[in-house]
Amino acid sequence: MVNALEQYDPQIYELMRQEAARQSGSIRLIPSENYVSKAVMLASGSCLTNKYAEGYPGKRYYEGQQVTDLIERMARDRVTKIFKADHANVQPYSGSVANLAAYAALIKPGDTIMGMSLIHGGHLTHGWKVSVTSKFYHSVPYPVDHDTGRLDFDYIADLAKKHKPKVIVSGATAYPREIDFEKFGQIAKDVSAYHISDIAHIAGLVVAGIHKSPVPYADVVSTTSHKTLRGPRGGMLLCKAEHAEKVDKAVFPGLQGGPHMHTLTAIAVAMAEADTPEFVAYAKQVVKNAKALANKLLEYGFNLVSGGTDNHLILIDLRNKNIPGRKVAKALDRARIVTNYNTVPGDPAPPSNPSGLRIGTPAITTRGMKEPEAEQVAAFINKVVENIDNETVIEEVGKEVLLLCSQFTVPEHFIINNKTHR
Ligand code: DSN
Repeated sequence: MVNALEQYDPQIYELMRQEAARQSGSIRLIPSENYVSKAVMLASGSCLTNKYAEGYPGKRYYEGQQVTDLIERMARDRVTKIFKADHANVQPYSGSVANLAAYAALIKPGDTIMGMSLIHGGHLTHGWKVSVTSKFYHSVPYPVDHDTGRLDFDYIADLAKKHKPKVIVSGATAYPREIDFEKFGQIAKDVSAYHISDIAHIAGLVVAGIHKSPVPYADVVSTTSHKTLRGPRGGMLLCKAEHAEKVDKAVFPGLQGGPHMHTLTAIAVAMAEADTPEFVAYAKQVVKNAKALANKLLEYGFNLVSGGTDNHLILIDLRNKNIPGRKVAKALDRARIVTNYNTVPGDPAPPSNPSGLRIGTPAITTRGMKEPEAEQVAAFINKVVENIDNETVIEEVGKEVLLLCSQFTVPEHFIINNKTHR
C-alpha cells in the first residue's frame, strides 16, 4: 500500500521513505517510542479513517455505525480485560486529552491538583506552569527527593495535608523506579482527594504484570496506547464503574468531537497483541535490557538518577561529565542514536538545555536486541560522550550503529522500496 503512494504523491512518498530509513538505521532510545506491528499499522491506515462516529456505541449522532459500534465495543472489552478495569474509554485523541478529561470528569475549574513536577519527571498536563492544566486548576506540584531521585511519600503526604487537593496524580514520564500506587491511593484517601494515575509510559509493563497496576488504587487511570504498550498513537481512560458516566461525558461531548475510528481499530488490534505470552516476554526483556544498559553506563562512570532503573527508562545526570544534555543528544543523533535531553531532579539548568539525557529500551527490544546489544549501546553512548567534539569518532560510531541495526532489522512493513537504511 505504501509503495503505491510513490505513484500518487512522490514527494511525500520520498519523505516517508527517508523516515522509514531513519527509523531502521538508527538506535531509537526515546522511551516513549516504539515500532508497531504490521497489523496495527494496517488498521491505523485503513478505511476507518473515513468514518465519523460522534457518541458511543448504540448512541451515536451519525448513522452508518453498524461496524464502528462493534469495533469500539471490541476495543473497550479488550482494554478492560487486559487492565482488569471496570470501564474503559478508548476515544481520547492522546494522553494529554485523556488527562484533561480525567480532571474534567472529577473536579471543577479552580480546584487544586497535585502532580509530579515536570522538572522532576512529571508530565506537562500534571499541572505544570505552562500547561492549561495549571491555569484551569490550582496546581501544587510535588518534587522527588533531589538526593535519592525517588518519590518521598512522607513529603507528598504532608503537602497533601497542607493543600488539600481535590486530585492527586501519580505517574511520570521520566521516573526510572517502580511507583507505589497503593501509597498514592492512601494519601489521596486521607485527604479525600481523587487519585488519578497516568501510566502512559509503563502501561505495557503493567499489562505484562511486571509493574504493579494502579487500577485497584486509582479512581481513574489514564494512559496512551503507544509507548511500551506498542499500539497506535492514542489515549485511553480506565475507571471504576461509579465514574464511568462522568468520564465518558468528559471525553465526549466535554472535550472532543468524533473519535478517530482508525486509531480505535488499531488500539483493538494492539490490545489483542498485548494479551499474549509473546508480549509478556517482550515486556520482561524491555526491563532486562534497561537494567543491562544502566549497569554498563554505571561502569563507564555515568551518574544515573536514583542509581539505576526498575522499568524501561534511564535518566542520565550528565553534570559530572560537564556536558549539557542537549549537546550530548545532538552528538548522539549524529551517531544515529536517538535520545532526548531532559531535566534531572534539582537541575540548575532550564528544560530547554537541561543537565540530563532520557533513554529507554522499548524500541530496541522490539527489534530483538537483548542484554549484549544493550551493553553495546552503552559503549556507543560512552564513546560519543568521551569524544563529544570529535566528529571523526562520532561518524565512526554511526557506522558501527548502522552495522548493528542491519543485524536487528525492523518489522518488514517498515521497509519501503527495499531501502531500509539511510
Ligand atoms: N512526550 C511524551 C514522552 O516522551 O514522555 C509524554 O507525553
